[in-house]
Order: sequence, then structure tokens, then C-alpha cells
Amino acid sequence: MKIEKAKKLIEDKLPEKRYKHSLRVAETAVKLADIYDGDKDKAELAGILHDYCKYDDLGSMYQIVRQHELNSDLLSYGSEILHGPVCAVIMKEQYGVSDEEVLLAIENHTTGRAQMTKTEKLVFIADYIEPGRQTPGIEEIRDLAYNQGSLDNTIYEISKRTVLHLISKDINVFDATIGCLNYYNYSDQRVKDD
Ligand code: DGI
Ligand code: FE
Ligand code: FE
Repeated sequence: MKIEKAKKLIEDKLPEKRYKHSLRVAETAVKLADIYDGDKDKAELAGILHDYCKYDDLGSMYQIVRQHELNSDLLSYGSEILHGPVCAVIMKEQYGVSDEEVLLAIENHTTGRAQMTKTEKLVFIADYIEPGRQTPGIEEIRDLAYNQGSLDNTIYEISKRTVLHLISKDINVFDATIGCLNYYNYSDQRVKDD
């Protein structure tokens, strides 16, 4: 899909605030791609499209999970976990997006996962640090991402904060979120395979 078409699709579907967030995520992902030698075109396209299903009806999202035999654990969660995986299916099936890295980056943008591709990492981080985000302590994460030279350490710090936040509110943590946290914890003594 061409970038202009992707922008139009998001502008027509999402509220203005969310459209602007999508543009900022894309810009941030491109900036990170520049620093970390990623694919700017893939990062930009995934960044624009990642929240396309953010406000979709939950029932229709569950239907897509069943029809496409996605991870059935998704059925125990709400739209905050479903909108990524469902968007990846819709982009592939209805809009002909075929690039696997772009689809994975959309699918896993909320939770992350173990062994992410470069584009997944860029979009996962960009979604968290785009300039409109005002989470407490966000500057520390921005500094890690822009100045400390490690995508993986940045991912770990984001995952850690997300999991601590969820637990403090007694919200269930999705398996992939934990997989991401553990995989990118370089303080743990494990041999990494990439
Ligand atoms: O869609 P955005 O708002 O741009 O951001 P996002 O897709 O990263 O969604 C963030 C939300 O997802 C935030 O409220 C925390 C939630 N989240 C992330 N990991 C998990 C989770 N919620 C649950 N229940 N479990 C998780 O593992
Ligand atoms: Fe999202
Ligand atoms: Fe987002």
C-alpha cells in the first residue's frame, strides 16, 4: 500500500486526535529507523496503519479472531489487546498489505513479543515515545531510544513499565507482553539467539 493511501484510510476512519497520533508514530518510527538502520518505508507504513482498528466493535473483532483462528487467548481480552492483531488481518485480507514485517509490526505494536523484527521494534517504541505521549518518566525512555544506542534496552524498559502499571491496577498481562519482558531482559543470564 502506498503511504498516501494509508494516510487517507486512517484520516477517513479515525478521530482527528488518533489520526495525528498515527502520523506522529510514523514520523517517530522513521526517525528511529534512521538511527538504527531500519527500513524507513516499512516503519512509516506500519506506523500510519497500526491503530486502524482501535475503535472497532469488540464483537466484530472477536469474530475475526475466531474466523482466522488467531490465538484464542485474545478472546479473554478487550480492544486494547485485540486492535493490533485484528488490524494486521484486515490490512492483509482487505487492503492487500503483504509485507510480513509491516504486518507483524501492526500485530504486535501493543504487547511486543520475544524476538521481534527490526520494524516491530521501531513501531513498538515509536508508539510509546511519540511526542504527544506524556506518561510519567517518558523522557528517560526517549533518552534511551534516541541517545543510548539500544533498541532492546528501550523495549525492556517500556515492557517493564507497562507490566508494573498493569499489575498495580490488577489488570491481566497478556502472554506476549511477558514474553517480550523476559526476552529483552539482558540482566538475565541467557544466551540470545539474535
Ligand atoms: O493504541 P495506543 O493507545 O496508541 O497504544 P497501545 O496499542 O500500546 O495500547 C496501550 C494500552 O494497552 C495500554 O492501556 C496498556 C494496554 N496493554 C498493554 N499490554 C497489555 C495491555 N493491557 C492488558 N490487559 N494486558 C497487556 O498485556
Ligand atoms: Fe495501539
Ligand atoms: Fe498507537
